[in-house]
Amino acid sequence: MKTPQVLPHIVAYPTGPEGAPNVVVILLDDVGFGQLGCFGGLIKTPNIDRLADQGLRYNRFHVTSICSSTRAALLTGRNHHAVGIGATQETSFALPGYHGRLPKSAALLPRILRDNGYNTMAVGKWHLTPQAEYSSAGPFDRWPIGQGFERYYGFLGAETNHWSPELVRDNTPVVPPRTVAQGYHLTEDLADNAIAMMRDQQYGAPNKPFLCWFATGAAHAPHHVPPEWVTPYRGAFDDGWESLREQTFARQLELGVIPSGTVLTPRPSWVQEWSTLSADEHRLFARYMEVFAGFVSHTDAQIGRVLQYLDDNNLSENTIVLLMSDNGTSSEGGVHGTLNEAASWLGDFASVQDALEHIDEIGGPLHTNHYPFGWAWAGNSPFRLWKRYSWLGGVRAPLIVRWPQRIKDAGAIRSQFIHAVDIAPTLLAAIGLNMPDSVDGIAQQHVDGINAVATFTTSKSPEHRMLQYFEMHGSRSVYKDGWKATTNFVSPLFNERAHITGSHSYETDTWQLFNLDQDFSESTDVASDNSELVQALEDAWITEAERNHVFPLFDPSAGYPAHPGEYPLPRVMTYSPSDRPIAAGRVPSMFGGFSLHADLQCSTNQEAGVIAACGDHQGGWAVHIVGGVVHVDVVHGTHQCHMQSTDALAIGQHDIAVSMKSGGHLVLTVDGQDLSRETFAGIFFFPGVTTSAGAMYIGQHPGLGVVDTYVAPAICTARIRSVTIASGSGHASIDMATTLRIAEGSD
Ligand SMILES: [Ca+2]
Repeated sequence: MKTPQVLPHIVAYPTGPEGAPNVVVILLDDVGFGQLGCFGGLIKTPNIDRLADQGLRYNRFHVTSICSSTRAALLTGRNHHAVGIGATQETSFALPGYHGRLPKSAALLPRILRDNGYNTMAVGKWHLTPQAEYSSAGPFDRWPIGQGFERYYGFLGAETNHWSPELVRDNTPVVPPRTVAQGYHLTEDLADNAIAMMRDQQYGAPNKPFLCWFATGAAHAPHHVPPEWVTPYRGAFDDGWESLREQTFARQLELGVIPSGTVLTPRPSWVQEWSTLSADEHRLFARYMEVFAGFVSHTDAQIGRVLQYLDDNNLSENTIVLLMSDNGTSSEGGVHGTLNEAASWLGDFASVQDALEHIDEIGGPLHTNHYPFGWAWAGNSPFRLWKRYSWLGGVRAPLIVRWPQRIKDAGAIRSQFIHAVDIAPTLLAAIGLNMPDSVDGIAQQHVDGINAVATFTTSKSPEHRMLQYFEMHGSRSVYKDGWKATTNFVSPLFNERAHITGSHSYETDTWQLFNLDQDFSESTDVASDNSELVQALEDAWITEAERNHVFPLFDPSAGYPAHPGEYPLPRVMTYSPSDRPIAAGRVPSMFGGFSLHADLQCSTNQEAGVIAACGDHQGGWAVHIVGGVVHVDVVHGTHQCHMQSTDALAIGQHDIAVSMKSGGHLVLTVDGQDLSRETFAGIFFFPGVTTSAGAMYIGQHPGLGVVDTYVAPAICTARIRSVTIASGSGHASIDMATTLRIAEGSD
């Protein structure tokens, strides 16, 4: 037989420009403009300072003032409302600017780089997957792997417990490799994984460029850090927050990160004067800040390890390293700070006296602590306000860029007005690529970011961005031609209206005007002398807001419909024991009542272990057995509830039932007999609409545990045939205002 001639056939690989640099993005969480050492802060950050010495510091870099939204802007190069991430993932409304689903018309930076011959890896916080999509049913196209990253290790939500996090590797939930007793800390684990991913990639193809997205959970609450990192800060903040802010301001001037003539904005009425506080308050509040400082220094050390890997492997010269924070400091600890931030979302603040009893435990695994208002204010020196506001304290953040091969004036300051949306186009331009017009045949939407790569090589490059709107939770601002107009609107979140002066209504709020070219810190309102300019800026804001889908404005009482998930929650589910976490967000709703039935086979009268449990000792529930006796524990902040059976379960089969009716009335039933009744005074919000509550487990409970009457993993010795959970009658759900308050709290 005569066979046809076959010519060689080579399938092409995507390639990028010759000599393309690697890109490492280090994204810190809730770190303010004035907290890192190289930005004037008193917290020791030697590794980040070295990065700044070897690169550039930008002192007019802007973000959206909240986690999900800044991440969306950074990764898509589009304004956050324009890609549906007008607020956090936890509050997705069926509205164009707030649906929480990144559109395929805005391909992410990793996808673009992957298509151009890069390896792409992400480690750490994600916060761009709708919460209804966290389970192992996906859909997965909005998980990191679905958005262009080839490898991922981290947590999907807004925050997680740094001692015992909820983790995902690629598309699979996993448990941490060590327990807190074995010395585990999330940031260390994330650095280990970032280094391992880069090393593995280099072993595979040392000439292939890579993107490594390294987003720490730090320094978002809970502020968790090994105690040896806190000890060096003993007494460092005893002079109070005014002193910290003034010292920071002086260092900022000395370092040149703010221009001479900058005004330090004064202490607002809602930050208490340190000298008026009691000795107990001084002791407690200073301790919260010592822990935070240790947390940031510990984070810096882990970043140092990632940077050391680049140095040790001769990768630093042609790697662009960006380090930034996603928004200003967080005020979410309230006036007095909190030991349990999830409880404080519901208005459940422990008193100073109660917190003092636990002062030596702050930072450790027993609490999910957050510092008070005053330290947030000090950390944003010289600006006003903080995260979630469009004032500079919310939207101006530190940015460092290092690229030895291209950036030659190491240690210099850049002052061009840059926004998070500019980062992706700037990186692509630095590499020699453009934002694509089409991805997978889908036309790409308008790119809001503007390439600022010229600023890498000269401090004199002209301003590339003359207009930028800001909006978060109703706080509005616009920058145009050197001016910034900002409203005095205060949202109802976190009960801040009780403290912060300003308008509570879009009808009555007013715009203040600042000449940022002369007034670096947005300190001096010149609106009354420039009413026409104020009107022009408000008009410019409205035009931008309409174009980007900002309307309707945030209003928790408006009844905007929540965006549905792919499937509604099941009303009844039956589970069997497993070491696998079950996504708490897909368990039948327990708001407003539920029933839990466990079918057990006991082979002794001394069985032990967890039948079912969710969350941890800061907020969670567990049905478990101790010496044959059934225990039910529900914990939420200061609210606790305990029930137990009278006798040990005998050998044989048993039906264990726990039910809750509205009003928090809990009943424990064993083999049809009511054995215990209690009322839980808190809101039974598990499984949560928050992202800090842990997963549910059946037959064991790895992690921190709900109570200390069992020790993780507490594998149940009895044979569990099944556990069935059913939502209460009428499919009751928590009211929308409370849902929102909890959800917005978890940002
Ligand atoms: Ca943040």
